[in-house]
Amino acid sequence: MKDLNNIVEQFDIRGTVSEIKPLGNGLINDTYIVRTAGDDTPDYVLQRINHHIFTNVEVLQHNIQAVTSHIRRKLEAAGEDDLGRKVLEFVTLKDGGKTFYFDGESYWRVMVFIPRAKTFEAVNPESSRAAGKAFGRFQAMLVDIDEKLEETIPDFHNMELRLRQLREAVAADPKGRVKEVQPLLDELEKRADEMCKAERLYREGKLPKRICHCDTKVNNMMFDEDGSTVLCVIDLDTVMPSFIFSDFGDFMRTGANTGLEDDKNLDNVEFNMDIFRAFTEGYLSTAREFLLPVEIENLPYAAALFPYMQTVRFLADYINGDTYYKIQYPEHNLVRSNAQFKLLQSVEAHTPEMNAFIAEQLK
Ligand code: GN1
Ligand code: MG
Repeated sequence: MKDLNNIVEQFDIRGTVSEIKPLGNGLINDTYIVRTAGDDTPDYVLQRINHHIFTNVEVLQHNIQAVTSHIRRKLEAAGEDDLGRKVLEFVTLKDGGKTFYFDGESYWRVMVFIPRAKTFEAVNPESSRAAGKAFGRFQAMLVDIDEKLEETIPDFHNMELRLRQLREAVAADPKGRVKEVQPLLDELEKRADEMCKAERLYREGKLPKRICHCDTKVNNMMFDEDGSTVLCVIDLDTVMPSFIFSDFGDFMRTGANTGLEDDKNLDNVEFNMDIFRAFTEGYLSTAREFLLPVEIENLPYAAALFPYMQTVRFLADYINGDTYYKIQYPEHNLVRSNAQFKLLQSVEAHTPEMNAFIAEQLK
């Protein structure tokens, strides 16, 4: 803890630190809550940035700064109050204007903790509708951002690249794990062409990239205490140009899964159509004005693409010997892969129903 105190001290925070302890369960960065003594100073969130994954921290923080200031201006222009709970605020160093600190080994950043708000690991239709609205609005606010946002992880949601990485892992097979997962690999290969549809539409000039959040897991948004409204979208590391499918699809993958992302009991894992309908309605209410028909028509494809992509990513990491995602036990990435694949199968079973629902929305 002493080290963390030292790190926090580099930042221009208010008040005296009383406690620092781990927060949340992200798979990439390490996150801590920093409590300050007394009620008149804010609490903070300290994060160690995983710079093996986000290799250019300068660009990363620049993007986040551009996004949060743009959103802040939009909210101000709309006459909204309580901005401290509606957009993230990063703290600069005491020594200079940077929003990150390098201690010789790791990169750190500090943001103001959002008070009287909470995150959920699971959602109901009401909170999904609120989440849909929030992500639609998030994309809508960023439609006219002037600053060019670089891809913090190039080709992050490019399905063709993710399949190439899986195939490279299979060819190298460093841990001898391929044999055991061959049936799953076969299932993934069967769907490979179909799942790369977005990249083809993009090359044909039919599908645009827009600024998206690209990590719309349900636990990446802060809800008001009663869970009925979303105050703020968090975890902005991957905000970058992408297909809107990224944000729609990753919410579906996490929010509409009746089980856990890493459920060992595959019977728990099903795609919940009530969540799909509620989120879609919320999302279209705020995003419809800028979406093209090809984007709306392909929302059911997005619902399949993300469990598929996540199966590919978890499985590649398993084959590679677990070098990317934090794991809690040796088979964790395999368990995750199987759970995501089961979710994909359930999505596939619901596709006609989803298509019918979307056709209704387009009328
Ligand atoms: C990672 O860090 P976290 O848990 O918010 C990952 C996402 C995956 C997700 C799977 C930069 O997000 O892309 O969908 O795990 N983020 C990165 O749970 O790879
Ligand atoms: Mg997160």
